[in-house]
Amino acid sequence: MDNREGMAAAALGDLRKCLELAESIGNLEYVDGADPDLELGALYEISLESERPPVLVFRNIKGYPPGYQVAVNVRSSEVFDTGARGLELVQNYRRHRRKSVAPIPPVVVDKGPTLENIHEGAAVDISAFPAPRWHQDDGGRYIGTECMVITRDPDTGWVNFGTYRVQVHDKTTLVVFIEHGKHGDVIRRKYWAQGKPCPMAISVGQAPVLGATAASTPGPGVSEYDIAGSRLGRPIEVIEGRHTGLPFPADSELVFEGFMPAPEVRAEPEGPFGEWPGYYASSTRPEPVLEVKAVYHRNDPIITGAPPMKPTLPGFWYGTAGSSHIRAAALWDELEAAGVPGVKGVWKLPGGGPRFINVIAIEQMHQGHAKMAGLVAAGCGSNAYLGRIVIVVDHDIDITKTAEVMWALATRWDPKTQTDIIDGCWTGYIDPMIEPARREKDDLSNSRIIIYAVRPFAWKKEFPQVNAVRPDYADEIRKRWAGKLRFLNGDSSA
Ligand SMILES: Cc1cc2nc3c(=O)[nH]c(=O)nc-3n(C[C@H](O)[C@H](O)[C@H](O)COP(=O)(O)O)c2cc1C
Ligand SMILES: [Mn+2]
Repeated sequence: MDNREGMAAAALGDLRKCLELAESIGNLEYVDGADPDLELGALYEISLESERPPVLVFRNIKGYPPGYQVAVNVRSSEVFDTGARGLELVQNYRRHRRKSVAPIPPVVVDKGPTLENIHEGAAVDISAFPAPRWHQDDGGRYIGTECMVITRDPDTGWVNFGTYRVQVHDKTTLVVFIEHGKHGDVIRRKYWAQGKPCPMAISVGQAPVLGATAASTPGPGVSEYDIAGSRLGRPIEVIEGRHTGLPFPADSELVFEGFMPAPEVRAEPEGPFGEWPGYYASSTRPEPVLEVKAVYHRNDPIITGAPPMKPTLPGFWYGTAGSSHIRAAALWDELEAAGVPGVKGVWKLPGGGPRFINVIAIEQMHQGHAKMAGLVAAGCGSNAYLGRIVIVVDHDIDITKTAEVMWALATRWDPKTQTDIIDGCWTGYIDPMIEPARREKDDLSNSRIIIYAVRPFAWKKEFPQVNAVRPDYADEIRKRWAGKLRFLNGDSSA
C-alpha cells in the first residue's frame, strides 16, 4: 500500500514520470501510426468501454514528427489506484482536499524543459502539433482538452487556471470555449472592460496534478497553483512568459502564449464539439480567440487529451474527464462547510456524468434536515453549474448502487409532497435542454428538482420495517455455513 502511495505521489507531479511508471506496471499501451482525424479519438472512445482502460500513448501520429505524442487515460491510470472504490474513494479525495488547506504558492524559475524550443513571430505555427479531430461530427481539431488556460485578475493579481476546450483555428489562432461565469470568463471580461485584450497562456501537456486542479473549482481568488502545490507538498515551478508575464509550468510539454481580444474586436466560429452530456448541444458560435505570440515546447512534446464522451461509458464516468468521484468529494465538503449535519455519503449516479444526478445520504436528525441538505446541494459552488437532479436518501441506502437509489425513490418518496422544483439556475451552452430560441439570445438557465426520498421525519418511527436479513445475522449465517454450500464460495466475510 505504501509503495502504491509512493508511486501515485511521484506520478502526480510529473507527466513523464507518470507514463514511465504506468509502463513499468504494464498499464500503458503505445499506439503507432493512428490518424489524428477521427481514428485516434475512436480508439480512445472504445478504450472507455472498460472501467479502467490503460494509458494510451499515440506516437508516430500520421502527418507529424514521430516523437510528437498524444496521451489519454493518464489521470485514471493504475498508478493512481490505491484499491479504494465507491465511497471510500470519494473519502480519499476529500482527504486530498483537506491537505490542501495550507496553500503552497508556485516559485518562479528561469530554466526548465519547456524552454527547449521557443517560436515567436513568423515562426509561430500551431499546426505543427498533432491536434485530433476527436469525434465524428466535431467541427475542427482540438489541441486543448486536458489543458490549463491561465489568466491573471488585473485587479488583484490572482492567477487562475481552468480546463476549457481549445480548438485550432489557423497557424496563429486558437479558439477557446469558456462558459459564462467560469473564472477565466470573469477575468477576461475585466480586461475587455478596460478596452484591453486579455493576456492568456495555455498549457496542453502537464503534470496530472495540474490537470486535476484545472478541472476543480476552488473559490474565486484561490489559485489552482497553490492547491496543486499543497497536493504535492512542494511548490510548482513556473516560468513567466515573455509576452504576458503569466506563469506556466516549467516542465509543461507545450505552451501557447498570447492575447485574447474582446469578442467585439475578434471572434471566430467554435465547435461543434462532442460534449460530456452526450450531445453536440453548444453547436457552433462565435467565440473569443487567443492570438498566439509565442509557442514553448519540450523536445518531442506529449499532449494530454481527455475529450468528453457520452457519460454512459464506464471509463468516462470513472475516469479523467468524468471526475465523478472528485466532484462528489467537493460536494460532500461543501455540504459540511455549509453546516449540514449527518452526511453519510455523496454520489453521482452513472449516466448523469459528474454533475446532473446527485445523491446524498443523511442520517436524519430533525424535521427539515433533508430539505437543508437538498437546498445546499442544489446551489453550492461546486454543484451550481449544470445540475439537474438532487436526491436525498436515508443513510441505510447504498447510494453507490443505482438500484438501491431507485428503491428509495420507489418506496420513500411522495412526489407531491416531497419535491422542490427551483427555476433560474446556472447552466451553459452544453446543456441539451436549452431550447433554440433561448440559446440564440444567450438566455441560459435551467431548473432543478430536489427529491426527498427519505422516510418522512414526522412518522419515521412508524415507517414500515425493511424486509431484509439484518447484516450481523447474515454474517453469522455466512460463517456458520461457510465451506458447506457452493453458493457461499467466494464470499469474503470469513
Ligand atoms: C476534460 C474537461 C474539459 C472541460 N472543458 C470545458 C470547457 O470547454 N469549457 C468550460 O467552461 N469548462 C470546461 N470544463 C470544466 C471546467 O474545467 C471546470 O468548471 C473548472 O472548475 C473551471 O475552472 P474555474 O473554476 O477556474 O473557472 C472542462 C473540464 C474537463 C475535466
Ligand atoms: Mn478557478
